[in-house]
Amino acid sequence: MDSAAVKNRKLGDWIAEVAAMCRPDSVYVCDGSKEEYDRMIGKLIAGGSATPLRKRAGSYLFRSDPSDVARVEDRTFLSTSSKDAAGYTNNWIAPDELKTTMKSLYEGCMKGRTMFVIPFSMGPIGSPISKIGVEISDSPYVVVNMHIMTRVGLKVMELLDRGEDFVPCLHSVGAPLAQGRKDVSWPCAPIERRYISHFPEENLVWSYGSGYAGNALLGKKSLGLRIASAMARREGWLAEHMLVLRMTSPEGRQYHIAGAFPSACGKTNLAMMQPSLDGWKCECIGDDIAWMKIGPDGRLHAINPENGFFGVAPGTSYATNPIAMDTIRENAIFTNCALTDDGDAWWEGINGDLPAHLIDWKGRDWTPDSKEDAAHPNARFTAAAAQCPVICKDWENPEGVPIDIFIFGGRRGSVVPLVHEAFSWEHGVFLGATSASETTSAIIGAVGNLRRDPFAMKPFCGYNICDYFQHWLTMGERLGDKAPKIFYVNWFRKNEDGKFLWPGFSENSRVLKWMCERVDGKLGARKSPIGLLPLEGDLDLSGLTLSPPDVRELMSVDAAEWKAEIPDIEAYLTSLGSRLPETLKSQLRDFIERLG
Ligand code: GTP
Ligand code: SPV
Ligand code: MN
Repeated sequence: MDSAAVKNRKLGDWIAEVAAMCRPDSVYVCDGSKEEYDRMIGKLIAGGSATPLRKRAGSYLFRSDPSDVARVEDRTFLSTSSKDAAGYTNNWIAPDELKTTMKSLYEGCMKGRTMFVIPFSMGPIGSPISKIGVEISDSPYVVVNMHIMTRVGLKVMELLDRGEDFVPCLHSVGAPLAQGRKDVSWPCAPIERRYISHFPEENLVWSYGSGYAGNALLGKKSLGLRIASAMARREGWLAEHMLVLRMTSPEGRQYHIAGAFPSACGKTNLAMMQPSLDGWKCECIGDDIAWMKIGPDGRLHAINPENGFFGVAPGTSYATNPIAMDTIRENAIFTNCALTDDGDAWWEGINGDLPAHLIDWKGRDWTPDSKEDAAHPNARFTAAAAQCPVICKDWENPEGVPIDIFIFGGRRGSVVPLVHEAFSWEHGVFLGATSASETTSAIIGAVGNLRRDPFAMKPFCGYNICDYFQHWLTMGERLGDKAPKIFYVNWFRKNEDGKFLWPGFSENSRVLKWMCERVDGKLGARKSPIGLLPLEGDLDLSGLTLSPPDVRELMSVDAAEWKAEIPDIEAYLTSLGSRLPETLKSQLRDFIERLG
């Protein structure tokens, strides 16, 4: 589509302004059609960026630049007029300064390239809970991924034509092409020139220099969480880094569960989990983001604003996540996976025989003797949610689904037991606020470092985290006795030999079942300093071959270990500044008292 046909004034002006600044060779407005997707893929193949996978219909492999493999949190900015509004968990630069810096980078940055205008909807098109975004990008890889991850197309353009507002999301890979020069297969800028910037006061996103993941697919973390969380606070709802699933008991009672775990800590896996327990059923609603509003019934209703999954490939197999494996059988995009000799994607943990030869994610020959992994640990698949065999029939219901249970959690090799329940909403907010997890390869930087990641939102909260905690407390007051129950899980506790104590994956259904039965008031619980624990025998472990000492270790709460965490929790909460809600300070005092 020609940009001259755009009727929305704000959009037309913005396209002209960006084109004048970035100076692309041409401007193209996307219509979201299959033809457009195929045409774009065709060009990506011709240019050497995409490899068609002979073994997987309609599927393609991309290899990124080795420097551009994950979100760059150090280069992600939240730009508000006062530093205090961004708080201490965000990198802050004043809007004027940041815009000046970025404008000089954007100047002429699309030379030699096409500027794509991608109109997209987060949430079902036209639903009152949905938001429209328009991403301008010079990356055709971004276009094809946005086609899958969001709802792109003419229907969105019709809404815009009728004057609907949108969130402008500007993206450039930051690699202008000199005339006549051949392009590289993954253009991007050096890390120190990358900026993933958010201006929540004016609902604006500016991203420069990276072509990968949340840095570049701006509907996801940028609009879907950072901008949306700031809107949600202003408007009285929640935008969270959460999976959403429906669990149905053998008696047919439905429970809706929303879970916040940090990046690469198990959301996609839990979202698609199929219970190992007879008679229980799980369906997927979303795997990464939940937008939740209080409905006319006074309950919190969640929608998944995304249209697809951008999932971690390594570790995904028919043993761990068969539903994901079926979801990506065709029409999928793979990034930074390895390539098999017969033309399929491969990654560590996919199971089956180890191939004798592969092309690794850097395009080099790989054999089992190779020292490095064949796939990057943050290799990803992109696939439409509609392809998921257990997608819930209500996943696009504009009313959302009523949430019964919130789960927080993280990756902790020690200290934190398999499951505990918050004493109250306030205590649940304390658990969310103080949750900690070992870092993963979803972020550029060191892996395995323990860090506080409140509500799994540290990298995604679009305002001061103290105000975010207060917002959760306020939402709890509004919800009253209709508030979901809050639990905390850790699938990742290890024994002395470094092996996971808990089998995880489909066996996590046992923990969810306990939660459901707690919600129904069918089971009691045991008080501990950190929260309520399952009574002996209440957690259904039937058919599992766990040794009694392992079960004890898995469920154990060692007061000395928790006491040792207190200085860090105290220092962390103090580091968040003076706006920390009193309720959390008193929760900390109560916790210290309970530890004795
Ligand atoms: P993002 O997409 O980065 O937000 O990650 P995510 O939270 O969706 O994590 P995902 O489900 O993709 O899991 C990340 C890694 O953890 C994968 O390698 C999984 O195989 C592994 N994993 C997920 N669930 C479990 C579990 O229950 N037990 C164990 N041991 N590993 C798990
Ligand atoms: C995450 O890092 O939490 C992801 C992947 O879900 S990204 O698209 O990079 O945000
Ligand atoms: Mn995520």
